[in-house]
Amino acid sequence: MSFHQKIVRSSEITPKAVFENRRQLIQSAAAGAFGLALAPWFSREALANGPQRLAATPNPSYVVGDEPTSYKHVTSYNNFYEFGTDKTDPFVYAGSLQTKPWTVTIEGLVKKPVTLDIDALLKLAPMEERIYRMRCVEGWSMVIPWDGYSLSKLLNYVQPLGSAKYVEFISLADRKQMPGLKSQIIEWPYREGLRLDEAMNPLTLLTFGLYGEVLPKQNGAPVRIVVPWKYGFKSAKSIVKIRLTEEMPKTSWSQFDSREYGFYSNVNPAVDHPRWSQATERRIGDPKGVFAPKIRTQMFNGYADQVASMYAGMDLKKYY
Ligand SMILES: Nc1nc2c(c(=O)[nH]1)N[C@H]1C(S)=C(S)[C@@H](COP(=O)(O)O)O[C@H]1N2
Ligand SMILES: [Mo]
Repeated sequence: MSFHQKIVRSSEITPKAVFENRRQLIQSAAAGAFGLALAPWFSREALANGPQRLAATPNPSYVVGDEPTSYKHVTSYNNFYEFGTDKTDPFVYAGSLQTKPWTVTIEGLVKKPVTLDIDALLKLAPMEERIYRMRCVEGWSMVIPWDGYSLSKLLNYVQPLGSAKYVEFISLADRKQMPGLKSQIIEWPYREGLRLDEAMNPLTLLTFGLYGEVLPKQNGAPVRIVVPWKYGFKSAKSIVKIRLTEEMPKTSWSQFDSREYGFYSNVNPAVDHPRWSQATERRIGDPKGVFAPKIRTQMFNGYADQVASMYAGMDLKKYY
């Protein structure tokens, strides 16, 4: 059985009782409406370490018709191999991630290389909330309200040189905080990349939160990339370094298997993964579970109007 198939099968079960109605509880807590029904995990976890609100203005240009996936599913069904390969591992184990202090270094082919503290990075541009469709290469999808600002704001701040053609994203790799690093599934640190024009596209979001709260650790706190027209693995979590380069960067997944995980990895129902179809997807959180009707995957995950022109004339079967 393939690595990814194994992951998909072993993780169909999401923890149920764990965080039923978490969001409502948080909201009623905020409203001062505590009741006796408060779940034990809530007082232990949520009250001790957050979640913290993150003020973000909804951006009406980025909404989708689909119902957002519940907070519970968004934060308990995750891929974050630094904390294990089961879908519930990040929720269970990411507590050991130290998100403060945190700095991000932007280096390489830029006029003003800089290391920014997370608080400075948060203030670099106004925070927006955008509801994005997200599609994992494994065949499942979610709809997530993300909070952040266009990565272009940061890139313009450091001023890319004319020679810069690509942007590389590097996640934290610390064995003390990340138990998953013990297994050599992929080469650590987790590395991803985009072409400079893709990174500058307004859709590409430097992301600090979801559902109006600081990112939970399992979702890539304190800062990650979100690229909604590409398969989920392009959206690197918990990043510490952004490097502008002339050469196409080597990414962790294309080094794992370049035939299965290309550099572009645009969502494309017409280009199958070598071992499975990409024509349909399963929406996480559908009450019908595995019996829910399959959703047809859209070209560029439904973002063709905003991104297709960047690939005009390219053979997307070759540049997958
Ligand atoms: N550092 C890091 N980033 C990562 C991953 C990972 O394992 N490590 N998994 C990727 C994959 S395969 C997906 S589908 C998304 C999942 O993001 P989510 O858990 O917030 O939905 O994160 C991506 N970013
Ligand atoms: Mo993924």
